[in-house]
Amino acid sequence: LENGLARTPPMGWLAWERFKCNTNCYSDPDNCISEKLFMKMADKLVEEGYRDAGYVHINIDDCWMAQFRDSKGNMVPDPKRFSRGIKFLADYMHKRRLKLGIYQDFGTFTCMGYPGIIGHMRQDAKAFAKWKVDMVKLDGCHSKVTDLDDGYVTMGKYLNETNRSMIYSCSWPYYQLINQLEPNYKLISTHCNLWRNYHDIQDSWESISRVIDFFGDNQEVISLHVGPGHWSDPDMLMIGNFHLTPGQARAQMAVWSILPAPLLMSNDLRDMKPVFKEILLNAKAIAIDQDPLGLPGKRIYKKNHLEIWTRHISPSNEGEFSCAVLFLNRDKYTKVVKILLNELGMNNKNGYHCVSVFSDQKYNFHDQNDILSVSIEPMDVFMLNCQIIIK
Ligand code: A2G
Repeated sequence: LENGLARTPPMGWLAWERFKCNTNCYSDPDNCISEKLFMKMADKLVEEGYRDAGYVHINIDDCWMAQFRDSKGNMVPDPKRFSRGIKFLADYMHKRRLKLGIYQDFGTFTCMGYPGIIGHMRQDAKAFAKWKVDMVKLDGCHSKVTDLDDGYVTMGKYLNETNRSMIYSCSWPYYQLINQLEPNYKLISTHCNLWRNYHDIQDSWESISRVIDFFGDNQEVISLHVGPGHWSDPDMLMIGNFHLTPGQARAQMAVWSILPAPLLMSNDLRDMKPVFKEILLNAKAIAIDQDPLGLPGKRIYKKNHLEIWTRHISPSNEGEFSCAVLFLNRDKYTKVVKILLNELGMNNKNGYHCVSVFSDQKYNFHDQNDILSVSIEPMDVFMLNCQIIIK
């Protein structure tokens, strides 16, 4: 969507995977979906350096509403859990140079059974604008799948009519795919800044692995439509939760950065192990993700639990690009790879200066016939940012 927003993939924090639909503030006051949780996470984004690394969005997901609309049909934030309303939270974020995102559903109900948008599209778009929201995720539970193409376009029009800049995140293709309909990605990327096209991510390597395979296996279709303003969203970063090893966490960070994908963490920022915090704050990975050219990465090799991904990044010169290169070893053993630069699509005559993303190693290459020789630890990644040498 060309609305001037999301020129690079949005970065921030999203409540869903870690905090789900926990509405029990009576027995779990610190972890329930409430204004307190979002304020606390916002404070952490600022205090712990996440905001300054680029993580500026803080997004509410399902379960923020009361069970019913008011007598005029307006959405009502849960009066106990969001007693000061959504505008208050948006102001809280803006004072801290953060942005607030919110959730609705193109259906009669949200996935968790709260009031959906059907019958209230223009009214809800206006409410989001009035509340000064910065991003709207529109889910697709309890909807008629044949209505999605029209419905998501119409909601986009209503958001646009408000004149407030709001990133529009659509679950549109996901609900088509699970109903065996082929998404029209051209249409979707024209009307949405982000779209979900695969199952909800879980805090496990198996789940992340399936997402990576889906994006690799379908890259010919998906990557055509990825670029500044319109991104495919493989779902949240699980880094900092319970079930990933540091190697698996690096793998998620690396694949999301090379795709490139939104970096929306869903974790508990009050309780982060330093190793995971360091991965999330890795400036070299973030720079690849946020490369201004916004070109899609590609999986160029997959065999025996080893895969290689590459992506053109800036700067470029006379048709030659700098490159991000990722080796992902999903095996139980260390892999040693020797490969000619031109087999990675790196053909710059004057060579490259490369830095390793997850260590301080540096590599210099003089031309495209140089050999890159690396060893990748079991269930880990090796990633390089290779800048072209311009003479
Ligand atoms: O509803 C759906 O499952 C969403 N999935 C998930 O992200 C979360 O928002 C959940 C809340 O009930 C998609 O949007 C594909």
